[in-house]
Amino acid sequence: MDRRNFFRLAAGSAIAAGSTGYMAQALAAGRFKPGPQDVFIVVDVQKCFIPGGSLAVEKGDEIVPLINALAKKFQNVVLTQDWHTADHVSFASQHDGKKPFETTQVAYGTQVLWPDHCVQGTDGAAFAPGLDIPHATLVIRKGYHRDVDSYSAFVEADKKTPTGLAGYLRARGIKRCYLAGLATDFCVGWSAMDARAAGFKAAVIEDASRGINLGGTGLEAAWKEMKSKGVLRIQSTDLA
Ligand code: VGL
Ligand code: ZN
Repeated sequence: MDRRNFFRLAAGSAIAAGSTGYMAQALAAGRFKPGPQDVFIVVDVQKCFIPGGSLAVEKGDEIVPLINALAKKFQNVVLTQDWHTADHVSFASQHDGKKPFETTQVAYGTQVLWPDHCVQGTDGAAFAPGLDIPHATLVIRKGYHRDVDSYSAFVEADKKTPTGLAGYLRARGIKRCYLAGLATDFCVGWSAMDARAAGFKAAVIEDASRGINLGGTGLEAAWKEMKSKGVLRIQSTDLA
């Protein structure tokens, strides 16, 4: 499915991906024990996305202690930062007559327009207070091309420009990506689906993430599409 359909109900896809294996797996606590071939990708835990920030995700600050604790289980941790130019195409402020959360057409398709957020080098783009993962080995920044957004940590919204993350992970022998952070239905979800497209296994840790839930239905639609792409929906207690 085209990623522009991300917010539509992925009719039928849940059935395709749903199997007894998936459900049975979902019942076994502590079933994932991270090792050398696993990476924890902590997505966009930045000041802009927590309460008080310019694009605050509800309860986004709550996940910080859990993410710190989960990171201790992984020898491989990558952090991402949304990292926009001040005049970024995804900002409603750059489009006459447009307001945040409306959409517009850009070169690569439909773009949701946001309040100005995560401008390179500003305080809002910094990591959220309390995020404490000193053993993270890579910080990958994305969304730094003025005319192209990048929810995904792997591929920009033009669907062709790579960030380099897949190459880094492959070079380091990583096979499985565990993702958490902000926001479940945007940068976490798109990154997880692109991890699958790049040939990795992918799981999103639901309770260590928070969603924007655009239009009141965006979050469930995102989970459906993730499932259709083979992304596992897990909880922090699933990790040993
Ligand atoms: C994000 C909207 C705009 C995210 C980033 O991190 O999920 N959402 N830019
Ligand atoms: Zn952004």
